[in-house]
Amino acid sequence: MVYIPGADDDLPVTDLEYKAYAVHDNDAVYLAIDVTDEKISTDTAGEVQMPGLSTWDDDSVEIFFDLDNSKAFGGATVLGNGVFEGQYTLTPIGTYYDGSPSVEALKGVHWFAGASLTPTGYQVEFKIPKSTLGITQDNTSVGFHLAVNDDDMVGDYSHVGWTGQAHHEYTYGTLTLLSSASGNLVINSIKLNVNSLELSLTSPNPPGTHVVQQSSSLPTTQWSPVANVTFATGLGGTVIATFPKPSSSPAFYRVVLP
Ligand SMILES: [Ca+2]
Ligand SMILES: [Ca+2]
Ligand SMILES: [Ca+2]
Ligand SMILES: [Ca+2]
Repeated sequence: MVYIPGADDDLPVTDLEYKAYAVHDNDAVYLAIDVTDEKISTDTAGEVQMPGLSTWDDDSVEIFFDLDNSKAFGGATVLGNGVFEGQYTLTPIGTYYDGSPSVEALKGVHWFAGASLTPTGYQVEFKIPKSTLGITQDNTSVGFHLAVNDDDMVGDYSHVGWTGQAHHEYTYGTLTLLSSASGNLVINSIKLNVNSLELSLTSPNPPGTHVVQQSSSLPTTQWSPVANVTFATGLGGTVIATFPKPSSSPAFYRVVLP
């Protein structure tokens, strides 16, 4: 989404482009945004952190959480108990707007962020503790949005969003924090389909290269690869491995993800 009060209605990639990365651990959600921007501008908010900096008038990264999944039309809700949904900001020089998500959400206490310039633009990283997000368990999904402001000259301003519209929760995408338990490779079921066996797998890396191996006895020290295995995507992101049924029995199978 691009707002064009000034110019830049046909952004070349050297003007504004970004990639965003998200991971989480037991303590926090981490977001990294690598921005390509040919001109870094701090002309409106300046270079000194102060209350009420209008960082949106300069180059800056904004991330948004709808933590209660209320998908509200009017933006963030005050959630209390040190939980702050709404917008977090950072500029290429590390300044931010302290009015969001709340003046009570203190950088260095409730959230952390850093920025650095790169040859092609800048990079921003956020660390938002899960206590600030009110997230207490894995496999939680929250509304999420991300946008980058590009200010290259006076009167020129673009706001390029990932999905939907800033402050409009009902337009946000979804951020799901998977558990590490889902990192286990599990065979959920095995099915005989005419002359084929089908294994349904939950995989920590569904696009990865899975290998089906077999043995004629257990316990074994000798697993050999199964030939002619095809892989497909099943319901719920499962991986379906299909291969010819064994010509002799017993046959034992395992799946590895090298
Ligand atoms: Ca630009
Ligand atoms: Ca500006
Ligand atoms: Ca909300
Ligand atoms: Ca810029």
